[in-house]
Amino acid sequence: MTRTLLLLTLLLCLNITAEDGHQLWLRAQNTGQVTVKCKTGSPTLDIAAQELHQGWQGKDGGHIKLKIKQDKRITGDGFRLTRNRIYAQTEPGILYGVYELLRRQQTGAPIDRVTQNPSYDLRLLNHWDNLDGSIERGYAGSSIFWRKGKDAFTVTAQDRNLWTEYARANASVGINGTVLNNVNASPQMLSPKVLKRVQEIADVLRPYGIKPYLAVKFSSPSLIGGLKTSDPLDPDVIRWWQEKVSEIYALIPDFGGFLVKANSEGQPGPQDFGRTHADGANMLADALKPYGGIVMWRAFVYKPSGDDRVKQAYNEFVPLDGKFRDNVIIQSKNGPLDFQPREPFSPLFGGMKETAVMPELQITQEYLGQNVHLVFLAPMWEEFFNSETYMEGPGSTIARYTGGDIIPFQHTLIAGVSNIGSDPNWCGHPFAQANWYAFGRMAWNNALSSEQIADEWIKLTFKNSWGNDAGKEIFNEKFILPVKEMMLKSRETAVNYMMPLGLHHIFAANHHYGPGPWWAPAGVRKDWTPPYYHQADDKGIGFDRTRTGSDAVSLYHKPLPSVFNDLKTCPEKYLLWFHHVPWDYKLHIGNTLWNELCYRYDRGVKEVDKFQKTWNNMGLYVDSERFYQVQGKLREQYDNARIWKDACLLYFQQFSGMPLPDNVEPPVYRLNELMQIDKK
Ligand code: BDP
Repeated sequence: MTRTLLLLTLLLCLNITAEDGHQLWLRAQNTGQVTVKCKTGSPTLDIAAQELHQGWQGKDGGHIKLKIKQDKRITGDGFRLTRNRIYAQTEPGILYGVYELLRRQQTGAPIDRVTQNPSYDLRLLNHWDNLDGSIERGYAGSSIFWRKGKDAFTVTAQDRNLWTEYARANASVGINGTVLNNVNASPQMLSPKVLKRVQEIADVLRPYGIKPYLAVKFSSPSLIGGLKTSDPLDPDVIRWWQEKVSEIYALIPDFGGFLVKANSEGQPGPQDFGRTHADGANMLADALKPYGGIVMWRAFVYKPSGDDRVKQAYNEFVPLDGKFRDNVIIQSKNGPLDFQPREPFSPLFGGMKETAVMPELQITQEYLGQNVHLVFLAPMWEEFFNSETYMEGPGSTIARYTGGDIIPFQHTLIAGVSNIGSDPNWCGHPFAQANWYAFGRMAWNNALSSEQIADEWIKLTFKNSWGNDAGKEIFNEKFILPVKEMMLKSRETAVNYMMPLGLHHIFAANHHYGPGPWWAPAGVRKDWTPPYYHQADDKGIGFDRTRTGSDAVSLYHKPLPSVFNDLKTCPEKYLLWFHHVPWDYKLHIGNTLWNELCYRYDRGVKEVDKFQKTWNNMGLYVDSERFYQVQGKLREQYDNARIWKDACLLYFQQFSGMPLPDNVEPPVYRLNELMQIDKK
């Protein structure tokens, strides 16, 4: 026998399968038998029963009754759960109840009398997947929906398997919709052969309660429909969309609707024809209305030579408030700029009073270290949900506004830009799975704490193989607690080594990975270059958005304009977002701005060093595959963090002319070396 063969036989005998992370947080095997009673049958209820059999963690001989019934305490796809009963008003509601029960069993949470109702009716992933299989800002392989080549439109058993696993993972955290393609949409998305494949995908997703949606290109009528124009008020254009919509619903009766990026970053839109965003959105909304479909119209708009970029979406959309049909929802990124490590919330939240606004969060870590850095995003989203809009005084948080508690919007929605691809572990980084999980959990309940989510995710993802109670305690103390602490700190750490104190968008080039505060090649739009955002000069640093600057502060409800406007009351985390601050300005803690900037960058690097040390102790508690993978990635993150720190401090030092404080680790790189990399 050759050595390889011997090894293979050995492995087979030992029944060892390599841990590739593919099972996500869904790895529980039943520990006993359960009897499931359910009067009605359907594909969704069958899945619910099957999940109970497969994952049951109770003692042998459990009984569970599943029942659809009306209950005043339940809304939408909510459910009630007791030790032996789950009831809901809808079939997906039952399924969510089952996943909640199993999650509670596995994580040791109490089970009796739980009632849950979702924060948002529609909880969507947005895939930025292209028809050729590539993914814009995707860091985990290629699309699981699209590919190029001869068999691009053949649906294989493998496709169906993967889509089923995908649907199951989403349903387990309450996601009930998915936009299958990039917002920079190809017009071919609406061609018959693509729609046929959408139908095939829809058929797989349906039993899991997930509806498909498509991103559409506004100029499709002229690009693929043979029309001379795509003017939304043109009768032929209106008819073209009506017919297209009817063609879609004939294939997919539960199709969700359209997502549109219009007049943004070169994408076509109604303004190309002298029309408004409302004209464009309403035309599509009218075509979808008879079928119950919706339009998610993105607010991510800004012009190359306009006003301060962070004001533009507000100025564009607030005058149109109330002019949109009730099946149009404005989809806004959480911050007013662009998914930066930290931004204040977009003033459209609380700014629109008659038109529903839905948050778009970015799960894929475009600006947060991609598939290399360990950054748990739940704390960032928690900060966003808890932000006070003051729309109706204190307590008017984003969570309440977007959830329809302040204004009863007809539709409440939330979307997350997906981080999923064809990589065996779906997300590229083992810990990036936690961001997919967290998005679903927060879309279901936007009041959940990051702490709870991290706790659940760790317990579900890294199984304790230590058996008895003593083992459990050791596992908790030595693994769960330190890993959780690392996760919960990780976002603030990334902010520290990348863009502390309100700095934003200082990446080199369009890859959005490494630092480039200097990056401003001739011919590139000013608002795509870091100097536009940091405004460093020999007096200080930061973008002046005060009343005497761009006046972005005034887009918020009182008292925020004066809070943000005053250097003394502006939260330090947003300081350089709203102010151009002198280098020697004394901050609350007594440090000058320059020194504090140095301390923050330095702290960021030291914290990643600590993460490495924490993880190095985890070899005993996790499989070796994920242990080494995470260890390698943390090493790279540490190197990257040092590059960030040195690049930013050495570059800004040219303006401040001040020395690094004594207790800050001196740079290991030279600025001119780093400026050559322009990448990582
Ligand atoms: C930017 C991304 C770009 C997206 C754009 C968007 O860099 O790839 O197309 O957002 O959201 O952050 O439309």
